[in-house]
Amino acid sequence: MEQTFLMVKPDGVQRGLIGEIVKRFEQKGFQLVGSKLMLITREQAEYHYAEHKGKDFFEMLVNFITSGPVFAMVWEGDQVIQLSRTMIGKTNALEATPGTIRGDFAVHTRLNLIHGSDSPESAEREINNFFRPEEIMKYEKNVQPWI
Ligand code: 3AN
Repeated sequence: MEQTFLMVKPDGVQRGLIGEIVKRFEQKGFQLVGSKLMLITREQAEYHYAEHKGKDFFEMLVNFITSGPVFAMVWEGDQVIQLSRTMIGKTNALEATPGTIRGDFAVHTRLNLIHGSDSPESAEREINNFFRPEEIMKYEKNVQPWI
């Protein structure tokens, strides 16, 4: 079963949107298999955003993501990587459509509430960056055949 790494960023935590965001993924039919409120280190942040190293907003990005607690999560489900990206919405605030998390709650491209892995490779890398194997739960949920 596919897994992805999702993270409510400091702006989402401060705005009290953890519950709203978790609710959406639960209602979609995905399974939460790991979660924690945490302060991330500069090293973790730089590794997480390595693809943006050298860009003019890199420093700002690292400062922001380490500025307060984030809510880190691992979610499991069929096609969860791509489907959660669709539920999150576009990076650019002007393109994030209503109905998506960013489209409904975010105004800024930088303060865009949530991160979601964009491929199986980044999902694996990001899960390992933030979670130890024993923090990921294996449990039976009341799995309905129609989900
Ligand atoms: P996404 O989070 O939608 O996968 P990425 O990975 O391209 O987007 O960018 C990571 C983060 O970098 C974004 N969530 C956003 O906070 C920030 N970011 C991306 N592009 C810009 C930009 N042009 N200006 C400022 N911040 C940006």
